[in-house]
Amino acid sequence: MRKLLITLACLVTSAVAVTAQDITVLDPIGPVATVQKSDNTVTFNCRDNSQVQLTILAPDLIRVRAAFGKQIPARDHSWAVAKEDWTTPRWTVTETAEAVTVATDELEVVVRRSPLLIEFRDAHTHQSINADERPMAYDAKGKLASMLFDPKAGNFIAVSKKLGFDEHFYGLGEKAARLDKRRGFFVNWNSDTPGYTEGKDPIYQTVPFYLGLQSGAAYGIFFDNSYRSYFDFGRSSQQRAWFGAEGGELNYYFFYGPSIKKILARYADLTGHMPLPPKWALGNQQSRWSYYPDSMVEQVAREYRERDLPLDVIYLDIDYMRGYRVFTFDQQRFPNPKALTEKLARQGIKLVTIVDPGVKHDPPGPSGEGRYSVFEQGLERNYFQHRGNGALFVPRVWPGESLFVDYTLPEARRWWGDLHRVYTDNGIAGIWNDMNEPSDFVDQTGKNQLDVISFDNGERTTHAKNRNTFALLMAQATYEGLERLRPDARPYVITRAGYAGIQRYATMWTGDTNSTWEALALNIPMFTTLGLSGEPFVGSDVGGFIGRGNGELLVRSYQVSFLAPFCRNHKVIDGYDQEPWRFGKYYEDIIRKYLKLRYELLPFLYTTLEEAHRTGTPFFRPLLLNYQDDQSTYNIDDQFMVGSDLLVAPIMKPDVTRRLVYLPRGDWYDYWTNKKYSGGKMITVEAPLDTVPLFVRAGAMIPTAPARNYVGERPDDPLTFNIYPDDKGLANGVLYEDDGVSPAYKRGVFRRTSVSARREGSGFAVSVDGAEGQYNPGGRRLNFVVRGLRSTPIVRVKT
Ligand code: MIG
Repeated sequence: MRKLLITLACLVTSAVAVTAQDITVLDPIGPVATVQKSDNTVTFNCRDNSQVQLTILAPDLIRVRAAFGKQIPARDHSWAVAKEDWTTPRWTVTETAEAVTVATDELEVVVRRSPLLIEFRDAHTHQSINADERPMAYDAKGKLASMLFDPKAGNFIAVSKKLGFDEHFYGLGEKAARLDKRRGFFVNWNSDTPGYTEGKDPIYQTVPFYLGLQSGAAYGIFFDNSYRSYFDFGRSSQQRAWFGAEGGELNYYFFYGPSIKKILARYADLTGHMPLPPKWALGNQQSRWSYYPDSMVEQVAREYRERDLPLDVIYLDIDYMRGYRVFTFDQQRFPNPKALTEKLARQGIKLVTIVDPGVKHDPPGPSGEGRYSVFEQGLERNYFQHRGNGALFVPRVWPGESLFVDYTLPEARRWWGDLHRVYTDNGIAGIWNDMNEPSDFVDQTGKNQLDVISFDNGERTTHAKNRNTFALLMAQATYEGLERLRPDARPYVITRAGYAGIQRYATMWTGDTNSTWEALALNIPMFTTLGLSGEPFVGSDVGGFIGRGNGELLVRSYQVSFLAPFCRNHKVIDGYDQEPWRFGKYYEDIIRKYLKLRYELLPFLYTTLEEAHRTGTPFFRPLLLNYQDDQSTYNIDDQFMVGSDLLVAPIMKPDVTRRLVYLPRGDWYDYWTNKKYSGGKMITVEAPLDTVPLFVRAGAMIPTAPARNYVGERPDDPLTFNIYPDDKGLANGVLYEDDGVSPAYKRGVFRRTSVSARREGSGFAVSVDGAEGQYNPGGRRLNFVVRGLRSTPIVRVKT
């Protein structure tokens, strides 16, 4: 009976997931027969003709490839990887009868010959970091075929790792889940999931990269496989964490820390650093589905200015188009988009338009009227996707019957990018890519697309491989198009779906959330998780997208998002209006206070964003990233940090006006009162609706500037360095500046200024240390203010 129940349970769940038990039926890779060594690679030839390759890319980065029952193919291509040329570090290989050990200065990889098991150890302590629980395996006989989403995709492959007794897991991109993924099970298959709630999986994006953390030491694994993939962090077995995919190559990168920041830096090197967006992307943004006609857009701008609310960007959602035809403007609603963007520009407001992947299937009428050149060109040049039988693939999206571009074709990407001229010519500042999972109203699961073929470098692969990378390539086409069209401006692209590497081309937001407290509570774990997955520029519709919000929820939502990289209020078409003033003056006044504070903090926020660009350390951080040795931080996902210095503990429940806040070691200043607390403990703080608990790390120096209506309205003058001395009377800060709009920063046209302060007698001496870079910020006054100590003079400023 029990067995029957289990079988039944399996039958019920089998269609959705392969479990830990299932992977034990897979065929293990054979034992090692011979070993070959080349310049940076060790190849293991197995007795079953399988092959395994370890490639040494850096002392802390090893690539593992395996082919089952065959040689590793010569073809080696990834849409995610940005850096292929690595300078091989020094390494050695040692063979014994039992094992082959590959060692770098930081890692030891021990490959046991029979059975073939891989273990990663710390080169100094020889302690195990991560080890195979069973040999890598594949589904030679199709045993799992009935459980797969697309049995035709190929062979199921899986890697099984020993689950640490106290191992924590982070990352995996966009998941509607808590910060620590231990005991979780996740599927990657980009999906349009409006109104998702915690536990909904998969949602829009796929980033098959995770971090394991145990005893304070972290490693990372990037399973670069775009097929539908599975990650089990001990959900269905106490023994193992495993990952696998429904096809494709067994191909993963192993990163060793032990610091998470170091892993994220390597991951950014491998998959690409986020370029700096224009500085105005850090400004406040306003959207709804949909503002039209043009006069309503002007009214929104006017309201913002009249109400003294800062604003940088307004979005045009799908109704700006002529019948949802991308690359067109509706002539009634937006007769003169150029005049509109010019009018807005005079108020410092930029316009961003949505561009969906669906191109309306729109043959001209009998007398050739209403021609839609995007459709005609795409068809003529054969850029649209086809099914295996040669028929055009015709999904249904907003325009009705539509076509999708095969973005794996380089010439199609170029064409798509160039089409954006209609936007840049009209002064549109950035592009918003939606529906790019790709969403299809005919069938949201993707089943209806399984036989769709993509060119894929001549390999002609199916949807199983190309779904998860569709948005990445569309974003690439968009980004590169904007670069060509406006070489002097940094592209601004925001996307809903993506794959690892998406940070090279687009910022992101977390899609169609609900206007609920539960959805608000997901903001912090989702933003921090995305940051730990190589995507630093993240945010969520402020106030929530679907459903009716209220003033309290909107205020609390701003108290999270005013310090997120992306701060945009957005609302569904039939939702109650949600601009900051919609619930009355009381709430509007509080929202104004937070928006102004965001603009005051912009010098600090921009400095933090540049750090994310350069180092891969995210802007919006979980506490554990800054305090990796403090286990009390490992599960905190109702607080966050901005950079190293600001700690925020928002209220994410209704009718609540006080909460517990964990302060890590060191001293902390309450931002509002300058009251000093010592950390390493939990404190209780009051948080009436107009107050978000906000703390500054003692030892920090936070650069601020006067609030503005929009970024760049006036120069940052004066620039104030707010000094928060630590218990030794010291503080340090950095200020990053550049022109905010052009790509010149990539050529060294920036200025990084380091500032330090130390107590001297009854006052403080400040020194502005030699600035780095060639950018000239012009003359401006520098102010230094010591916080938390009444009437403390600055005795000396050395520049
Ligand atoms: O099927 O363009 O996530 O932000 O307002 C809905 C209309 C399509 C989903 C996006 C949302 C946007 C909406 N879009």
